[in-house]
Amino acid sequence: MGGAVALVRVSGPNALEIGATVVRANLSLSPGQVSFTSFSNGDEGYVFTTVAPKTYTGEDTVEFSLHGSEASVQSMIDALIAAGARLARPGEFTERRFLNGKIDLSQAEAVADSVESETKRQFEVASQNRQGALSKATKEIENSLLGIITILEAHVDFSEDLEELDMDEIGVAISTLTSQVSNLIKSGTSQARIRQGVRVVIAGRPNAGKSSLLNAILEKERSIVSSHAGTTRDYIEEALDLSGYKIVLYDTAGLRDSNDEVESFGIALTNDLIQKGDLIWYVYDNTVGISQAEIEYLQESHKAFWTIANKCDLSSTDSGIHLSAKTGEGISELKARLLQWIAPETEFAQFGGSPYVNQRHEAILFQLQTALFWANQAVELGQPNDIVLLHLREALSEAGLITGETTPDEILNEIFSRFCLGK
Ligand SMILES: Nc1nc2c(ncn2[C@@H]2O[C@H](COP(=O)(O)OP(=O)(O)OP(=O)(O)O)[C@@H](O)[C@H]2O)c(=O)[nH]1
Ligand SMILES: [Mg+2]
Repeated sequence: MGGAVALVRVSGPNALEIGATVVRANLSLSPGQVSFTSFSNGDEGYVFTTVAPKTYTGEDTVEFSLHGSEASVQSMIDALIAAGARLARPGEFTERRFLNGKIDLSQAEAVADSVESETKRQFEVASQNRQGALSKATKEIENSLLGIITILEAHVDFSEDLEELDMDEIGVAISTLTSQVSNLIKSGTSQARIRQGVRVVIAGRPNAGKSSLLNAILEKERSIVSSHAGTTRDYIEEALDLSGYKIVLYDTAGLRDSNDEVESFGIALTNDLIQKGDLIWYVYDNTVGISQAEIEYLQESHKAFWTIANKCDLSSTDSGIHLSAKTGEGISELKARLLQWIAPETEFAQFGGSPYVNQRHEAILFQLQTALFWANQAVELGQPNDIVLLHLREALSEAGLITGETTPDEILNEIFSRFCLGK
């Protein structure tokens, strides 16, 4: 709603019948029809009909394109409800698509992610899973698991007739599978970082020029800059689109020992942000330098960090990352370096087809890895095949949570309820 054109969609076995009640009287709706028509609410536009199973939901569907005014859309919806339709729940069209077996759960989740994408890269990453990249990776894991399970089951059931099983080989197969899962977690979460946006936390001593750097990157006066040390007290969060990548920058309160209550609180927030960030830009005033204690503080955070020498217009240097937030010198190099960090050249090349792993998938994959660990442990301890099988079946059922095969209804409902209306 609110756009020039709105789309109203009816899906289900009675869709054509119901749709026929709101179009021109002498227009009979047949499968695959596109007609320009007047509507019973006084508007006019196109009507499209498609029939099961080759539709978005997998059911008969009628779509109306009409003027995007709230009044037209609402009266159309009222007329359809009067004819027997009901309002769709958020995500219900995609839910039906999933329930009708057109897509799996990871693809359905990616539909919501596609809709929510703000930048080009976010959309591309969402599209990978929508097109089935994670489904495919999960299927490969499931197939390998099934392969091992089948061999073991055969030996449990008819052990007398078969040659003795080489348990070393089973152990190797489980280990290979474990690294396959680790790789999926690693590459999938780095793709996810692109989806969620990369969080860059600008930290450093008071007066180092953190707020000036934020403004220089954003090319606007977003954060207050002053020669008074301790200017920024609360943190400032600002998102930007850097060559299609979503970046969230945080300007923080300068780090120092402070007796001021508000400032101390700001510093505690900075420490929290450092923990939540993907990358720390530690800015220091090049006329002052950086101390060993500051480096140690950064190392102890266990986060990726870059030290950035600022105010190089006052005292120049050629080593490390150096810039002047005031003159803008070195800013474009810093942006280029950030892009390189997010997506190294090689990753650009492999971009097509790599799945991303959201938090839900990641938690499942960790469980799957744990089950594989216990299966491997059972093999190594020479425990009965039944025990190995128990853990492998557990791993298989975990994999099914990604594709939705074994996902309980409450979780499905929760996932679809996060969708926007009409999708
Ligand atoms: N010459 C010069 N001055 C700079 C540069 N960057 C910042 N400044 C000055 O340094 C002072 C502090 O800058 P801010 O950006 O407010 O520093 P900050 O790190 O945000 O400081 P707090 O918010 O107090 O922690 C201001 O007077 C800026 O104009 C620079 O590259 N060159
Ligand atoms: Mg500041």
